[in-house]
Amino acid sequence: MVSCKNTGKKNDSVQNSKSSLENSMQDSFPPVENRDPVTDYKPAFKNQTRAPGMKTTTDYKVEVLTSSLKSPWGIVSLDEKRFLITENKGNMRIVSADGKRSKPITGIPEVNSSGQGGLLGLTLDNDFENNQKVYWCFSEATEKGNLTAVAKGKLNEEKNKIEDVEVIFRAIPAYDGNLHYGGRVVMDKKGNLFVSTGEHSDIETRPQAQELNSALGKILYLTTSGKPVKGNPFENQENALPEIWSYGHRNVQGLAFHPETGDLWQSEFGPKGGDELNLIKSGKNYGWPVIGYGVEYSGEIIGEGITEKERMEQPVYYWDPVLSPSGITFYAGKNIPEWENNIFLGGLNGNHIARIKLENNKVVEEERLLKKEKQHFRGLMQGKDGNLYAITDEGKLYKLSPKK
Ligand SMILES: [Ca+2]
Repeated sequence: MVSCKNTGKKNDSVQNSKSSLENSMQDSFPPVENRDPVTDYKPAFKNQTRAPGMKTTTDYKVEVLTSSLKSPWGIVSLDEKRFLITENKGNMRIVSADGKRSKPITGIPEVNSSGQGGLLGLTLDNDFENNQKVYWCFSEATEKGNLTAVAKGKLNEEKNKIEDVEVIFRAIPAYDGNLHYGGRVVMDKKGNLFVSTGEHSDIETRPQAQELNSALGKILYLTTSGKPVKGNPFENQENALPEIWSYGHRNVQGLAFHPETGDLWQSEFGPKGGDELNLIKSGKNYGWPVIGYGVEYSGEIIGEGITEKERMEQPVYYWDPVLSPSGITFYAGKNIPEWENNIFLGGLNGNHIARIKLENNKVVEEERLLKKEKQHFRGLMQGKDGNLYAITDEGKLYKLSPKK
């Protein structure tokens, strides 16, 4: 089938002169990135960056359901008609499919929304229909400084209050800074939680991404009580936090499970020229700040200026220049079949949604969506109705669905 995409606008980032017919024959386009890279680093393998471009051929529409959200950060589907959304300053709200916003849901503990902090990611319990449990991340101000915390509570029947709230985990040490909190939480099929943190950005705290006695710069694997899951990789190691699942991370704002393999994937803010997509495995070291593809924003090299090292994982993909990847989601819906098992990343400074096609855990093609909207895409989710939804720092909720 030959058709043109979305709102009739052409994708400005894909420079091509191919006809729709050729497009439908699934030729690849040139890489979507055509600016000069900011570093001289070379990828470790083919298509680790600047993979061939692609273009969605399904005729889909882009709707803005509301523009009135206040710096939304996380979004989940309550059902086919309603979403639960976190707003950075500390509110949760219900937004209906017709764009109506509820009043703020009460009962949420105070957040410290200075800098990059605030009310962050959220997820529903697998058994939400029966237990109404919600889990969320937020930045908390303590006497010793700020930290990423995880809380749980029960959404009441009227859906206007979170009850029985309990902070189940605090990522120590607290630090007097307000950057790089991480802040996503997802629940796996076993009913446990993966939580991402950041290393608080400063030169002083950055090395803690490599230190196993610190929860900074980590992905943690927790029970719903905030305890380490039995079998965690460092549970028997002296001077290591038993909650740690993986380490060597800078600032992780995207977590999602592959719909078929169940693998955990992650997006990570790198330094200048070094944003990453990673496949997360138990006990592995993802390298920060020892290896990476970026440089300091001043242009200075980081550490020894190396991109590879033994016992440190390579990113599956990296972006240079960066897109600033926040929320991610896999598409497992049936509405747009060519998107099946693709990963979508919300780009903040990139002002687009990156669509990535994977084969055998490697990137084969990349597309940029909604570039002309000029938004900072913060959160992404496939709704229970099989459509793709995105929230932006500017306060918009987008819906992408097939025209037919
Ligand atoms: Ca890395």
